[in-house]
Amino acid sequence: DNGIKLLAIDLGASSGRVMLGSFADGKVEVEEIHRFPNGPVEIAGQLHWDVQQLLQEMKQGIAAAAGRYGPLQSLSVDTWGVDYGLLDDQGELLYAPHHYRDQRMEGIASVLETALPPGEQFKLTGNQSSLINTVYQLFADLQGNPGLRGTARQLLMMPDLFHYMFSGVAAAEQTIWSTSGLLNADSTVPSEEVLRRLELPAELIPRLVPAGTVLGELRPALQEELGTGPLKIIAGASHDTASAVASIPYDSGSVGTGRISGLNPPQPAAAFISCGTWSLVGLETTEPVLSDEAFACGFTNESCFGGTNRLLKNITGLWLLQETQRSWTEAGEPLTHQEAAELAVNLDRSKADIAILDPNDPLFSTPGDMPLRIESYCIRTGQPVPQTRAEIIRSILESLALSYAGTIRELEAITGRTVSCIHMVGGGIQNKLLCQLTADATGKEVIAGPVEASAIGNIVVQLTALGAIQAPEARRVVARSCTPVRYQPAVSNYFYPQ
Ligand code: ADP
Ligand code: LRH
Repeated sequence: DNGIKLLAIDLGASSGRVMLGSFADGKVEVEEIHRFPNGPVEIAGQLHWDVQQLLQEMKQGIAAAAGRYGPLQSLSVDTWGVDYGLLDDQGELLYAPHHYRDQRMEGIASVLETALPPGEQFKLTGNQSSLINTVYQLFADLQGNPGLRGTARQLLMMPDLFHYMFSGVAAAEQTIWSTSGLLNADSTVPSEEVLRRLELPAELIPRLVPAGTVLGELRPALQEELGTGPLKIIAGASHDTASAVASIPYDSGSVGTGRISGLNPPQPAAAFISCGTWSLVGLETTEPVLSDEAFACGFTNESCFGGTNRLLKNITGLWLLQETQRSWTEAGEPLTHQEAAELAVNLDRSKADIAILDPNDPLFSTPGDMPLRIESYCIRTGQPVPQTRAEIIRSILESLALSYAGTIRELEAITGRTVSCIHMVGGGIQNKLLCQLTADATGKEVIAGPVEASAIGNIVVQLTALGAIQAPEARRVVARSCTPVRYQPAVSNYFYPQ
């Protein structure tokens, strides 16, 4: 198992990175080769992703890694969920893929939901209905542009699309498709019922493959252009959240998966919060959880590497802070992530105006002047309007922590299990205050790390596909390679005053 070098490309909604993974002596080391910004681009009133630019940035990172480290064994891309590109019969991308925050779904949601109500979507697919889901987007595309039925031949989710561009092989990787609202709840096949009721063309969906499938090789022209030599293209756990969760180094004491769900009494479980642009709060179970209660509380089921299930809620996460910072940057007063975090830490909480926001309020879901929206939310809900930048940031962080705590309580009620501790992963855990507030609000220990969870999960899944490790070993490799930071809940704090 000595000396494997490979590339994990992790594309988040706010930034992308090309990471070199080196595996030796049972441990992985990760080096950031190239990082680049990502975000919505408006074209003629609609929001898209700039895939050309993303491809260019990825190529730059691949070439840099090959130049520095010589032959690499493989490459895999993971991305945010739900978005896709459509290919024509020549295999050409028809247009730049839409961004899930585009608003074209609003006009068609009621039509779709008349044909297939949210409760039925949940029972059939395990997915909570949401306007951002692939199924809503595709339905909107076909309604808005019926000609697509004639021209679109294949629907490739974002990681599938990049794997196709790199290898020429089109496949539908299960974890990313499990966010689509188009598969059966077990995520192994398309839901014929959903396709039939919404009159969606089944032929658009390529063959489904499990996470950890070698698709082919980097196209020879790209090998030459980028100076890589032969390089395997692997469909890993290509949904970034699936990769992030694959990297969680659960303690053996805090059973992470639901393999124990048949036991009575149920054993404690470790929950996770994947903290980036979104906050994904959930726990792993053996089977999809399709109860009325899970539906009513807004949970969704997605598929994990190795075929287990993730019961989780999508909470509008640090997007609130990202958009707030963007507004300040536009006003000529930028703040780095670190400066923003420090402002909130140094605030005198006893004299501050803190408002509690519902992060998932639709008001916050689209790009815009976030400080102004927070102000109108506070007026609407009769709360003091945070005045200073420190108060605004602190309000966002406390609101996130409280919404995590509410979600953890719901998870306990729905699964009948006690959450023993919470693993937080992703870029957002660099905000130490957010981790501490989460421990305080939940009353549970928070185990934070790794920060680059998606990239590390991406790497260990590739190692299994290459046969360098066995799947059950993946988390042990991560545990050996990273040291998490622990946060204990405060005995007494303002979330639960004595
Ligand atoms: P995504 O994958 O969705 O693009 P990331 O996992 O990269 O998101 O997390 C991005 C978030 O991490 C940012 O919105 C920011 O709030 C937070 N963050 C990044 N760097 C820092 C830092 N140095 N200190 C505090 N927070 C940070
Ligand atoms: C997080 C994420 C999340 C959702 C959203 C669209 O990056 O993948 O799990 O699917 O993006």
